Amino acid sequence: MFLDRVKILVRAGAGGDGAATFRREAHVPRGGPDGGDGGRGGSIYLRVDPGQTTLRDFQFRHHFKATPGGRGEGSRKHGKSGDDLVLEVPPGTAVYDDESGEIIADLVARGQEAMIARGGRGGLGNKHFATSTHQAPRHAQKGEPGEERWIRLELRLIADVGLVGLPNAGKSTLLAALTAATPKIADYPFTTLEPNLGVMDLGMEDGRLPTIADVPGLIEGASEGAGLGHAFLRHVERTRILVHIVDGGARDPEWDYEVIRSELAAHDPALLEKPILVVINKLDLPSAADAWPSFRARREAEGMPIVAIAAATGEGMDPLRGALAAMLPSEAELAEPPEPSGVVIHRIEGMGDAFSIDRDADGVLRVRGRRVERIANQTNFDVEESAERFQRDLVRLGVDAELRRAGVAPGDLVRFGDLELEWEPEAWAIDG
Ligand SMILES: Nc1nc2c(ncn2[C@@H]2O[C@H](COP(=O)(O)OP(=O)(O)OP(=O)(O)O)[C@@H](O)[C@H]2O)c(=O)[nH]1
Ligand SMILES: [Mg+2]
Repeated sequence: MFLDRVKILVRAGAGGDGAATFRREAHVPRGGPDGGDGGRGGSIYLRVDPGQTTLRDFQFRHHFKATPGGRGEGSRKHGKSGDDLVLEVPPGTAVYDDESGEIIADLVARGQEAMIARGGRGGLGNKHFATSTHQAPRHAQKGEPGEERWIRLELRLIADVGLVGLPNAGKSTLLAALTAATPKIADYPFTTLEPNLGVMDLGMEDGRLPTIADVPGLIEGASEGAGLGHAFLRHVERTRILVHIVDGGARDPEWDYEVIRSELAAHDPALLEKPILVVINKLDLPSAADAWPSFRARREAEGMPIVAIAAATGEGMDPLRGALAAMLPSEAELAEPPEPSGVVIHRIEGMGDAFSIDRDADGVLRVRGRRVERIANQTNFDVEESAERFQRDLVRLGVDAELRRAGVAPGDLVRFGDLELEWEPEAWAIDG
């Protein structure tokens, strides 16, 4: 089954812990601090691979993890960085944060990429914490956790021309006649189950190479979910022009024509604002030849461009190419991805000292703030010196004063991210 919507869990690598080690020298029982820094954790990226047309790679795998950074070691040895993980997606993949629904990136162009989970920073080794008055610090930072979140990917194919029509109208046959694509063609409805893309040659003098998308047939009610059509209407949203193909041999080509137009309008009225070329197909059939004059007269009266073809025999391909060539934008414009294009939203990571204090549902005080949570995450509370240092940071950032104002009492729990600490006026103690 065609996959154009998936939810995945991405987990970047944690940063490695910084080391708390001391130099060993022959005559010095305990040298200065020489703990190296932890390596940064691997991040996770999405990158556009123009060769893909579905999100199939994500059908069976939903969890992705990048590797953590290595721990720092003695002799100022830094931990090695975690490997980044790059996942490839087809052009036209919109990326959302599943929880907030916020768009993170809209990946349309070849090679475009976006970071979707940032690796944690490595912790600093104890050598960074030596001062003139404190020459043998046991404090080293822990690595920062890697970012983790659920991401939703939604594909809207990027093609210049979208083929729309009822099942069996001959869309795939036309794609095969115009491009090197080899879609499945058969005499029953819903032969095409996932979009096919092809690149079209407009003619000798024309340097433009528009892409054409053949999508599964639409039926009456498609905009409300009937048939396969609904999911695929999304894929013609981004095309520059539509080719509306009607089976001229059908019982009532006029009715066929109207059904598709009303489904397009019901899905999104803007679809009918696009340039649309109407194509009547199967002109080799006598019934189609009979229907053609009145069908043509009606379209011309409406001001719609129209051509007649027999996709199976190749008849009428030159006029069709000519009509498309006249409707498509210039070469320079074609090279630009169609609107809405290339939105990559870079998150601005303000470090900010700002924090807030509120109570969780169970009444426990919670401190929120980018910097304070980061410091808490990177503190190794097993080392007394590190715990004390954290406490001083809380005083320095004004968190301690604010907690007192909020009525904190000795022994009360206070939460920072996943951590739960016990507040004491003198010293904080880690809980559990
Ligand atoms: N006689 C005749 N038959 C044609 C012509 N074009 C397509 N057909 C036939 O019509 C049938 C359907 O063609 P497809 O190209 O598979 O139609 P489709 O619109 O892609 O159909 P779905 O994928 O089901 O939506 C096939 O049996 C084709 O051989 C034509 O010009 N003349
Ligand atoms: Mg088809």
